[in-house]
Amino acid sequence: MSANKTYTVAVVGATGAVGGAMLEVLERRNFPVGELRLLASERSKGKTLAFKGEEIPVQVLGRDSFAGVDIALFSAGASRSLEFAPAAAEAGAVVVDNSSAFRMEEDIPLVVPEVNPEAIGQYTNRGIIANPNCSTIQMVVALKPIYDAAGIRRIVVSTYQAVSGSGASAIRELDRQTRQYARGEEMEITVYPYQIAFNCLPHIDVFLDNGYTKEEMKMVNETRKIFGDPEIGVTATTVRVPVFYGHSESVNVETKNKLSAEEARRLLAGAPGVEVVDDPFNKQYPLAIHCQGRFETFVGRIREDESIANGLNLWIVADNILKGAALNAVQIAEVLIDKYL
Ligand code: NAP
Ligand code: 3JN
Repeated sequence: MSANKTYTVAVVGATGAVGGAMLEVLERRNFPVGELRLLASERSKGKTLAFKGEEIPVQVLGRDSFAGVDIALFSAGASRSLEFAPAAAEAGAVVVDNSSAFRMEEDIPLVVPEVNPEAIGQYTNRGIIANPNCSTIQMVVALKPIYDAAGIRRIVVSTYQAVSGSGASAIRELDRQTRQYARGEEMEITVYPYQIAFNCLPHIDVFLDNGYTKEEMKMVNETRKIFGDPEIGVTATTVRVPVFYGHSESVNVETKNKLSAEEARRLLAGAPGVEVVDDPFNKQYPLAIHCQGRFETFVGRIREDESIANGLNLWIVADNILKGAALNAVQIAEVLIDKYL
C-alpha cells in the first residue's frame, strides 16, 4: 500500500445492521476510502447515510453497480451475494462476502485474519473472500493459540446469541416485546417462531435432516476449514437469547497435548485480538454488555475440565456485529490493501 493511495469501496447492504457497522469500522480504523458507494434495495431509494461527516446517497444494487470499485463489502444476504458478487468480481472488485453463499466452496478462502491470514492470497481464484459466521469467528480467534500450542482433538460449544445477529428487524422486535411486556400488553411476534423477550430459543437458522440447525453446522464446517484440519471433532448447540449485542459461548475443548489453565491463560493473554478477563473471585469475566462497540474477543472462566485428561473450559464473548461481521471483513480488506492491491 502506498502512503496516500485511496480505494473505491462499495458496501452492499449498507442500510442493514452489518452494513451500518461496516461504515462505523471503516471510519474508526481510518481505512483509506476514496469513493464510498452505498448499495441497498429499492426500499432505500432516496436515503442517505453519514460517513466521516458527509451524507452519502444510497443507490439501488444492480449488476452495473461495481465499475471502478476496488473492494466490495457484501452483507445483503446469501441470495444477493450469489447473484451480484460474481458480477462485482467480474468488474474488477475484490469481494469480501459476509454471507454463507461461498464459505464452503473449495476455491474460496474463508478467513479470520488472526487465524489464517495466508488464505487471503487465494482471492485471485474467483475474486471473492468469504467472511465466516459470527459464532465461528470469535471461537476460532480464542482457540488459535490453544490449537498452535497443544493441538485440538474436539470442541463442544453452546452459544448464547444476541438478536442483532438476525438483523435490524430483530433488534426492534426484542425492544418492542420488552416494552409490551412492561405495559402488560400481548407481545407481537414477527421475526422468531416464539417470543424472544424473557426466553431462549434453541433454534437459529433452519433445521437440517441430521437434527442440527444450519447455524450449528456452519460452526462445525467453518471451524475445520479455517484451521485447515478436517479431523477436529466439533459439535454445537446454538441458542438465541434476549440480548441486543454480543454473542457469548461456552466452549469445551479437548486438546491433543496437556495444557494447564494457567498456560492457556498466558497464551491467550498474548494472542492477537484477544483480551483475557478472568478474575472470577473479583467478579471479572466477559459479559455481552461490556463487549458492545469493542473490537476484541474476550475470554474468561478458563478452567481445566476435570472429567478428561486434556480438557479446558472457556467463556468467549465478542460483539457479533463487529468482530463477528463488519470488523473481520474490514480487517481482511486491510490485509488486501497492505499486501495485494
Ligand atoms: P439487515 O439488518 O436485515 O439488513 C439487510 C441489508 O440487505 C439491508 O441493507 C437491505 O437493504 C439489504 N438488502 C436486502 N434485500 C436486498 C436486495 N434485494 N437488494 C439489495 N439490498 C438488499 O441484515 P443484517 O443483519 O445487516 O445482515 C445482512 C446479511 O449479512 C445476512 O443476511 C447475512 O448473510 C450476513 N450476516 C453475516 C453475519 C456473520 O455471521 N458474519 C452476521 C449477520 C449477518 P434495504 O434496507 O434497502 O432493505
Ligand atoms: O444469527 C446470528 O447470530 C448470525 C446470523 C448470520 C446469518 C444471518 C442470516 C443469513 C447468516 C450467516 O452469516 O451465516 C446468513 C447467511 O448468510 O446464511
